[in-house]
Amino acid sequence: MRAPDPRYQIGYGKVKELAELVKETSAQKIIFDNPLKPVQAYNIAKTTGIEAIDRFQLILEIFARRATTTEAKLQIQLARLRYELARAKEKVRLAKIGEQPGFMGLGAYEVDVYYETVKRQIQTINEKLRKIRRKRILHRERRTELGFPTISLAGYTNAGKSSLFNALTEEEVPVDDALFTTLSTTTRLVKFSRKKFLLTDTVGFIDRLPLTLIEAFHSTLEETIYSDLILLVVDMSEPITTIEKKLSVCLETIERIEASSIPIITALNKIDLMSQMEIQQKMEKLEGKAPKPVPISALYKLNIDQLKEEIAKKLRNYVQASFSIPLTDEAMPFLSWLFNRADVQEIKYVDNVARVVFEAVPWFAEKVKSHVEELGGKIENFKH
Ligand SMILES: Nc1nc2c(ncn2[C@@H]2O[C@H](COP(=O)(O)OP(=O)(O)OP(=O)(O)O)[C@@H](O)[C@H]2O)c(=O)[nH]1
Ligand SMILES: [Mg+2]
Repeated sequence: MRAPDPRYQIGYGKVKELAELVKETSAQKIIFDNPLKPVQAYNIAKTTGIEAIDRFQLILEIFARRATTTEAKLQIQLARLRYELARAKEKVRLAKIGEQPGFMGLGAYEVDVYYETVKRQIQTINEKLRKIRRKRILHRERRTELGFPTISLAGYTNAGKSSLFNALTEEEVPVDDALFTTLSTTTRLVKFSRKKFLLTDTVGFIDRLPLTLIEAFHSTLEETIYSDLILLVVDMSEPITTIEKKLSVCLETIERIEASSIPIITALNKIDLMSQMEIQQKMEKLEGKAPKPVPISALYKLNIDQLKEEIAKKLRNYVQASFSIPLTDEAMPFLSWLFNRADVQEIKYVDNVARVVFEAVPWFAEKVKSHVEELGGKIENFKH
């Protein structure tokens, strides 16, 4: 075998082969697993006639297509510009030699002008992001005003998170406008096992996510960091070695975003594609590796009830309390506040006194307790 050629990253013979392959398959793009230098991308494009990109650029393209929030879009733009900046000088110089796919339009630029343009764009985006972040902190404070436990779906891309989200939100509870505006677009209030939960869908984890892109996903990962339970979805229909590899990527990511103290339930998904024997064998192999495993099919809704039970069991950390409160002018707004933010199970009005039974996470219940006392009410029952 000949040594790799620094002009192409791979050997020149291989580039020739690649060019043939491009012709045969009418491929539109070549993707390299290793980072490509601009000069390498340029030379490969020149020989093969199509654009060559590396793994980082591919991930950027995928993320760009999937970004839904303004913040995520800006962060991806920022990551792309930073990537460009590091390569700006070389790219413009190469583009002047001759137009190539991926270098289009750059030829007209002077190196310094292009460099400064990219730098200015980066500054503008950073400024916009700072403003959004300030808003998000306010948003989060409002979000944590809620007494419902939150569950976030996590898992490798394509594992079936959104399908499970749909299966679990069949019993969606309508929320009023005030609450609705505090929830992110991928969060729903759901009810099962006689309890209400906030459920959030998230983007998929992938292996070797470039560090600069971790930042790009900060706003999404944040939902995971602040949840009371992580529902980790795994595609069980894949070969066991793939399952194990992806599972460890997921657990590592959870650790990296400092969410490892949050309890995890693993939903072993897509069992409809497997025999009973295969399910059993794979489950044995995953023993001790997948926290609290429950085999399910999100698509065909198999074993979803058992999964719900496990979730409710894990989220035991729930307070049921009752109180009575005199119906003063201040009591009414307090009661409607509570109604929107916790699971109010009963309200009875007797002789100008309201008697309320509700459930909430412990810190929220404590907060309610002190409000009740301030308003001249009395806590009657408070049990974990
Ligand atoms: N056979 C089978 N297919 C499933 C099941 N759950 C999900 N799928 C399929 O798997 C694919 C991915 O499902 P999604 O729910 O979009 O996966 P995801 O984890 O949300 O993917 P990303 O959002 O891209 O990370 C889709 O084609 C689903 O129809 C299942 O239980 N059985
Ligand atoms: Mg999804």
